[in-house]
Amino acid sequence: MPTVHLLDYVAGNVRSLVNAIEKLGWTVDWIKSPEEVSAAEKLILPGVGHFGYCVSQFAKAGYTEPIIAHIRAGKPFMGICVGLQALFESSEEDLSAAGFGVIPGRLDRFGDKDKSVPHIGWNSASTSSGDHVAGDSLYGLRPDSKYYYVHSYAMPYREGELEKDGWAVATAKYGDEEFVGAVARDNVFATQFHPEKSGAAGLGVIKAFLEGRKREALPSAPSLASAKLGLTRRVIACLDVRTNDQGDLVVTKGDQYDVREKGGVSAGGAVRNLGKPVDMARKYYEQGADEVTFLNITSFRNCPVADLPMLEILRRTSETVFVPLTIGGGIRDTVDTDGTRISALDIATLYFKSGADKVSIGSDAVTAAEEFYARGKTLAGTTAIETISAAYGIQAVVVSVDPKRVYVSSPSDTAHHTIKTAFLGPKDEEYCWYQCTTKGGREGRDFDVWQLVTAVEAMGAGEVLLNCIDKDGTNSGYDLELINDVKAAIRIPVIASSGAGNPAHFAEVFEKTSTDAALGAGMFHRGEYTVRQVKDYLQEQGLLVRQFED
Ligand code: 1PR
Repeated sequence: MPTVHLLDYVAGNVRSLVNAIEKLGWTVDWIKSPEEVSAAEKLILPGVGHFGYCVSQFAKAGYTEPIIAHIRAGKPFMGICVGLQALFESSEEDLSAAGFGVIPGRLDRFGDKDKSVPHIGWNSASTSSGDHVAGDSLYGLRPDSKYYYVHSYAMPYREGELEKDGWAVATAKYGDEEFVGAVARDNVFATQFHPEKSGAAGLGVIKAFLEGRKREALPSAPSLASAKLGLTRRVIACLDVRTNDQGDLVVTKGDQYDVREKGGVSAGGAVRNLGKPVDMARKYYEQGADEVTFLNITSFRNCPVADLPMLEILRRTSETVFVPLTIGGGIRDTVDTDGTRISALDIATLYFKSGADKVSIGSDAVTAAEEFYARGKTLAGTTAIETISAAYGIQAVVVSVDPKRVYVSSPSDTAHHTIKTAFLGPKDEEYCWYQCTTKGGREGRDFDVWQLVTAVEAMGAGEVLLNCIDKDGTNSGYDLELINDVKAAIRIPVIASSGAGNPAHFAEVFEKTSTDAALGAGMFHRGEYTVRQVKDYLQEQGLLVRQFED
């Protein structure tokens, strides 16, 4: 089998890239020291996280010069994400760190006045401009395909600037900012997006690089309409996983977090079994899910950390599912069954190495946020959110919120942040606040969602997964009031969750709130609708979605 070399320096999920390369029939050889770089024919530089951290790691380990020498020797080179950023001179993310300077220019942070940052989701990498739709492709990129991006800094695109030095550029647009999505010249090719997480379209790009196909005619001509630039509406399938009473690992689904058949555990109700996690994740990928989230809802109590069943689920899923995978449940400092202390960062590392792109933190985030307030809104530096985002980047840390409504007659009845609601309480109360809960909704805290989300944003969370216990499993649509309230509080992306019962609920949440993504569970698991039906419906409503590609 032909071989491609990968640099073994990276924190984060490289398993998916290896899986993608192997699926394409190639073998990965790891470069473990600077001396080995010269032996590489084709070199891929993956990268996640912080620009300054990555380039200083290269420099410290002695990789910078050998990588530049590889490029100068005219050997094929591909950079991914921070691997693209490193080719430029510098980045606003850390102005004290020098990039390789192979391409002139400085990366800037996206403006967050009118949009969420980081930029997370599926966007273009298009060589078309204006009314001209490119009929040929750069390394398999199609103007009508979408690719998965996750980053806060980007190289702004200024027409002609890179082209005058011979670079070919594919661009994407986020809000009104156009930036470099991919860039190529001679033997160098780099993508800001993650091709290994971009489904069939992304695998096609990796394949074109491996086979050295720089420019070729597109097999079918894209239309201008389908080549529309911009971030698509992100649709996520969520799988709540736990062991059932027979000890099997199953996908389950609760009604307002009760996952047992009618009557609950006291009435002898069994845990609902809706299928096998790996098979269902694959099914949703094939239906066009933009992401798959696993929530380990019982954290597999009393199980040695190294044997966490979720690790095996991730390993197997990442072999066939090439979209981002999030894993939640049990991400906290813990003591293993043999008495060893294990940090939340160690647990997250195990998950990333097994194929996760993001970890989702629930109960521990509430505790950490309460302590943040108790300290007078100062950072501890030691929480799970802070340590994981410092090591893997903020885009790798999701906070999962499990709020429920508490009704009050007037805002003065509580110290918490209230909203006026159109859905009155049991005693016709016109106001409510959203109470944070922990332990899967079992414990209510004297702490509101507004406090939580602003605290976790300050601590370094990159995204909020916003559930709602009142809505979970009801099929009655999302809690739009909650979502609008949280969106007004923070700049990081929000995933709307709980209550989706049909495709129109997805359209409604995208039209009536500025949510960045929408998640569904029960309606998919019960087979009432497929992800593809949701996306087709969104498209019919004029909302931009990623088309499924085989
Ligand atoms: O506290 O860090 O160990 O994380 C535990 C994680 O498990 C949290 O993310 C928490 O939300 C989740 N969880 C715990 N118990 C339950 C339960 O259902 N008993 N599930 C649970 C949460 C809610 C959603 C669901 C949406 C959409 N599941 O993720 O998928 O509400 O459902 P729908 O579309 O069917 O309405 P930690």
